[in-house]
Amino acid sequence: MSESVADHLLNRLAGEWGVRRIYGYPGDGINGIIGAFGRLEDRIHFVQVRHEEMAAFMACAHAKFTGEVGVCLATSGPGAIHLLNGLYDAKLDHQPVLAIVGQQARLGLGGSYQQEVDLTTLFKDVAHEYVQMATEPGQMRHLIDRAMRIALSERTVTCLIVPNDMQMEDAVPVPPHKHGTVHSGPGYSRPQVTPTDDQLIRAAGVLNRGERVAMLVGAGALQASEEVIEVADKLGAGVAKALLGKAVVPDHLMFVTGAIGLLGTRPSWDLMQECDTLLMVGSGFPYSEFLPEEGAAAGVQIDLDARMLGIRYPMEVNLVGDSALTLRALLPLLERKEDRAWREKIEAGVDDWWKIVERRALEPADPINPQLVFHELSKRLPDRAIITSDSGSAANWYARDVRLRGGMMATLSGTLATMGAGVPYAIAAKFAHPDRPVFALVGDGAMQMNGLAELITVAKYRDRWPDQRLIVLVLNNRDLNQVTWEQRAMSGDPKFVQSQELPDVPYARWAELIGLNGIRTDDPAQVGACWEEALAADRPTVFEVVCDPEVPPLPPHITLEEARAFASAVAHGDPGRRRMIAQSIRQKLPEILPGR
Ligand SMILES: Cc1ncc(C[n+]2csc(CCOP(=O)(O)OP(=O)(O)O)c2C)c(N)n1
Ligand SMILES: [Mg+2]
Repeated sequence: MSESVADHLLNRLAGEWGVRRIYGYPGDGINGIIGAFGRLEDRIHFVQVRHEEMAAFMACAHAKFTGEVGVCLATSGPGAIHLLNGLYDAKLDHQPVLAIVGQQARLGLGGSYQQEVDLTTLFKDVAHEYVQMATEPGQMRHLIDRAMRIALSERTVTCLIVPNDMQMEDAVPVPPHKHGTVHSGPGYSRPQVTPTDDQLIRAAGVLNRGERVAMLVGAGALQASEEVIEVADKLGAGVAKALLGKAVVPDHLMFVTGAIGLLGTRPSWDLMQECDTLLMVGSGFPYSEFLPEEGAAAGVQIDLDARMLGIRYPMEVNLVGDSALTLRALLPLLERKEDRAWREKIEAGVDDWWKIVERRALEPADPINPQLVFHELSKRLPDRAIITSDSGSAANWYARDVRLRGGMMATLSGTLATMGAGVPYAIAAKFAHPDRPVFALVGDGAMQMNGLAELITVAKYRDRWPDQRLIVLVLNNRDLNQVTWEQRAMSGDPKFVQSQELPDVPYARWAELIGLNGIRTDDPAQVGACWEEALAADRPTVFEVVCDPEVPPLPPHITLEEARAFASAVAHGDPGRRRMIAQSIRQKLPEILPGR
């Protein structure tokens, strides 16, 4: 049988571009491509998910955990539309993802045909760097090559639309050698991008003049751990981490102040308030109120993407470059700060902070303080663990209570901050690194939104993973808690029960029903033992913890407006007001009375 267009598509992705796995969901818009998987199964693996959005999340997570292009596949119309949120997640976090979608037959296009959606327009924003519909078999080769190369070089989402009738036609792997044809080849190698010498000298001048240097690192610094540590040592700097940069430097280093922002730490806040120089590396951290006030610090920023430079703080020097290479090039130009007083102050603050974090975690709650769950996990994290967090209160405790060590990986939906990424990210982590333990930290809202269904994918594929440790922590607080607290602390509104309260669902029992391990506890004394049990299980586990929704995810610094809003929520009869006040006091006390 001769090669079809669909065979050619998969063969080229597998052979020339090294794609091993495509996350997707079938439909008649892609029947030709699904048929080709049957013929090429040993070369490229189709992973069947529960919903196309999950396929896009998994493609995004594949990119995050491997650096390769993540590929997802959906049918025309509804399937293609379902991909969008996951694709935006990838686009906003700058991940290379290729979406392949079907389309109605070419002859019917423009005829208001069933499931006919203008896909080029639909994907024009999310895949604006490259979205193309194939209309001729001879186009396929260069469409694939360009979609893959552009995804990699621009670190973004690209999209190929393939009409279903064309998928089954004979491939034209080499277009005719005549006018009007395109002759492409595969391959991409990352360039070494470093700033010019004079820019490096200017940046070093700013950093050398500073007496109190703060560093802020993000996802762009994930490959620059050693360099970040060396530069911080030389400059006597503290290092704060944007959420996506949590794995850049380990948390046992006392000059690492941890997370920054609403979910951040007190020492990160102090670092930014008191510094006179700011070095930002590979981060688009958006909340400028957590950075120094304009003019209070001299800034240097490093980013591979010039579009991300100078948009959060007016910098003295903006360096376009790879983080590791640029820091490496800066190092010989930097003078070691001999006065270590600033560094010692930061370290003392960090030391105090970890004690506060622990005391907050150990405060009693009704029934379980969610921080305790993360605190107990943190102590037990196995080497090379991979951690994903969902959006919700889990992200606070992930940011503050989980202490990462070298060799671990951790991520979440950083910029889109979408709910529902935790479980699919963890599944993609398991496919990419089947020998590593993976943890997904997820709220009950996100489980109800999609996590419960996607556990079926875990049950379906778990036999392929030599290490069975995939543990999904579910914070069962019967509340869309993060937003409940935002309503209280930002809008001054009491909890609106109709929108916020969630039905109680038996998550652990659901896991058992579908053949996974389920553990549930409402006893704080059992949390540690439950983690041990989950880690020793012979299959993936859902660990359901009944948590107190009244434990406040306190920001590192409470503004007068926030205090007023909180008081207004109480005054307007918040249904949780009595316990919410008691818990807020409990959580604030370890900071005010450190010796307690
Ligand atoms: C798709 C999507 N819808 C809504 C939101 C707004 N949002 C952010 S966190 C959150 C609550 C999450 O609730 P849950 O998963 O139960 O976690 P909790 O905060 O209760 O721990 C909501 C509604 C969002 N980020 N993404
Ligand atoms: Mg919840």
